[in-house]
Amino acid sequence: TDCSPPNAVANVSQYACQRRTTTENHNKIFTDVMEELAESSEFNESKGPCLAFRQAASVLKSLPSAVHCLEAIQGLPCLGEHTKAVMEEILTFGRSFKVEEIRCDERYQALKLFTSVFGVGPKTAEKWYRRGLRSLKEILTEPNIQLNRMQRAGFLYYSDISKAVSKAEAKALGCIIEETVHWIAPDAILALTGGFRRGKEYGHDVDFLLTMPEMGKEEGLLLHVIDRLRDQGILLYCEYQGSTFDVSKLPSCRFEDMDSFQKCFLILRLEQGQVEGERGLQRDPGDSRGWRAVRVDLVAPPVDRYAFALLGWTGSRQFGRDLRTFAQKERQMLLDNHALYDKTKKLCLPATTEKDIFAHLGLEYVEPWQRNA
Ligand code: DCP
Ligand code: MG
Repeated sequence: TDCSPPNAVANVSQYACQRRTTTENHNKIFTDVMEELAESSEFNESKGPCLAFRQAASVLKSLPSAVHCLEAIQGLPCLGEHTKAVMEEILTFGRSFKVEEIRCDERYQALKLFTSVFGVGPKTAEKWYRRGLRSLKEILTEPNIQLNRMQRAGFLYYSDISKAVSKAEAKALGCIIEETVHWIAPDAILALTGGFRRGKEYGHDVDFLLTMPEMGKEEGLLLHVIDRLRDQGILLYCEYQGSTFDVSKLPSCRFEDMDSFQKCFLILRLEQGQVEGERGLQRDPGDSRGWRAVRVDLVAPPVDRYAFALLGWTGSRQFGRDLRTFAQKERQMLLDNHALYDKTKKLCLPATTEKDIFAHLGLEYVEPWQRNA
């Protein structure tokens, strides 16, 4: 194999927002392991190592070809000694003993299982683990466990929503949401965001952004949409959060925080007959009910915040994280899902499109399908 570093290597930026990362990952054997290591570090609240593994995985995802030897990664940013040791193990033995050890770890297994339930975060998972609980069945049969509404829905629809959503299913849901939204407000603006906007084939949910061309008109829209979905009999679960958006509190630099727009986390019923390619198909006899539950997120920012919300909700998480870090470290600007603030000029920079935001940051525009960092 050719071990000479590809020419492009010297030019790989440490920031994901200066790299183009499609869904085509030539280094999955490394990045899967690193993402598992990152997740395990996250469970141990080791923020530094977690971020380091995520960044390393992200850099490898952006490479135009597979890495066959350690020499080929010389000069690449974000690859520390730890990461290189893991890569060397994979290159030599075809596997990582470190990750295999973690996969066998009882605590890792339990936390991964518990956090796979909608509504269960690392804190709750840890609490259950400490109480000696190890399986979902044990959680459900333990008399002293109080599940909240979201978690009850998470368990109720567990087998459906832990199954990946396909692009065809996302498309079918897009049609339903579009019809519903436009029936209520014909001039509403609706966009698919999240992984499906980045061109992913599968996702854990389907994310949408909606707004109205006239400021303030978006306010009642989301509740109307929810009512209409309920009337159609397809609303299985809804957690609505009103807006806490406050222009006077801009800008913010709470990086990992949820944004404050009006939003809802839904579980919708999708009829298999509505999914392209599944129409008239002979269903698996064990799966004869003909519908599945799907997780859907709807976010409704005011129109003057739309570009920022679109950029944030399109992700990927790593791409967004590096955009914010780049803004702060290289431009003395603060970016979040609501605004871009120039600390030098002491003002918020307006944007109506994502291109405006990249331009303000002095970055080349990166298409959504190139943001799979
Ligand atoms: N996001 C955000 N603010 C939040 C939650 C998410 O800005 N409070 C961003 C980061 C994600 C994107 O929105 O990239 C969508 O969130 P998802 O968790 O749905 O992630 P993806 O759609 O990228 O992946 P998946 O295929 O797992 O759904
Ligand atoms: Mg998503």
